[in-house]
Amino acid sequence: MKIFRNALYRRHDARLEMYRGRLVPCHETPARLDHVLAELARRPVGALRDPVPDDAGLDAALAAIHAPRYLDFLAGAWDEWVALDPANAGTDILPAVWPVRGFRADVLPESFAARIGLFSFDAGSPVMAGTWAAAREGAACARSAALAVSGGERAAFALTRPPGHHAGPDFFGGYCFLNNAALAAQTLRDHGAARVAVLDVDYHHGNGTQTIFYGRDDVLTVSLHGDPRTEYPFFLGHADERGEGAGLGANLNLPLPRGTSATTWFEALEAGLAAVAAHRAEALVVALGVDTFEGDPISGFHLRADDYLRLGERLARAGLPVVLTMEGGYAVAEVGVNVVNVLEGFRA
Ligand code: SP5
Ligand code: ZN
Repeated sequence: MKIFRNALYRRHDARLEMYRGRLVPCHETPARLDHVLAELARRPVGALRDPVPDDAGLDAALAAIHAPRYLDFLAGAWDEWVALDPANAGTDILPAVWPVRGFRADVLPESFAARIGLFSFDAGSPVMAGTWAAAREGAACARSAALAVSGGERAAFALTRPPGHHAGPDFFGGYCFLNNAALAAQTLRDHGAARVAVLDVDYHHGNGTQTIFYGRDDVLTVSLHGDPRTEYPFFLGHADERGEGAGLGANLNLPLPRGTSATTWFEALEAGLAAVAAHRAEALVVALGVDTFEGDPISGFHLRADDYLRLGERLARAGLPVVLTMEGGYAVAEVGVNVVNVLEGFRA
């Protein structure tokens, strides 16, 4: 297993997210990856490597899944924020106003407050000085992992944060800014795979990835997640979302109630993998969140550490070349064991 790690992961280290009317400490912290790296030092399932430096290639790949005006905004957001008022440098950026139904998104507002709202969907995903650098390097890891697999590697892992699967064509949210799983899928398509599948096993629906590929039949998107009737991101992830136009039938949502056991979860995984096989996917991207863990502070499934070994074994049995991207998981001290269990199970 080739592991491409984001050496800039500490640069995104935001302070507070909005939750129930209060600003609370961010759940998505650098310590999450510290624990994965520490566990990898104990159980070296693959050597750590840096992504291939290729700015032009990365920019082209990002432009294939994200809107130019979104990428431009995000790349310059921090500098713009500080230019508004030097005192802003001491505070992270959070949106507070959004264009809902009936508002216009075609006119790009001049106001920074309006643009940060236009390009986001929650107030839980602060942008700070290092957000762009960390997210971009993570995208480079996802692309390098996909290039390695396109070149014949059986599997590669993009070990990165911030995560990506909630980020859509032109919006951030859910702690995600650039969609690493979508970037990996697009890269696999661009380098020879006729059909690709993304299997999202994070606790939360992969709304960004679904939206990016919703009208396409070359990339199947499958997500197993907490039912959006009660679980974040609430406004997408229902079972009747099947894709549209050419993409009709190329999206599968498997929502499960809060409290779902490992037994039921693994049954849903079988349904997801059956869809991947029926799509005749030539390569698989796994959006790997471990917030399905029983001890996760913001989630509600009941997987245990051993279940992640089983997950890795089952993914390997699918028999496809695989790119894994690191998504959620907030039981910080257990994130390392759970993630490395998936990698070890895959290898076994
Ligand atoms: C990648 C990913 O897993 N994103 C998840 C984003 C969830 N954001 C909303 C979190 C709500 C926080 N709840 C705090 C509960 C404190 N006990
Ligand atoms: Zn999640």
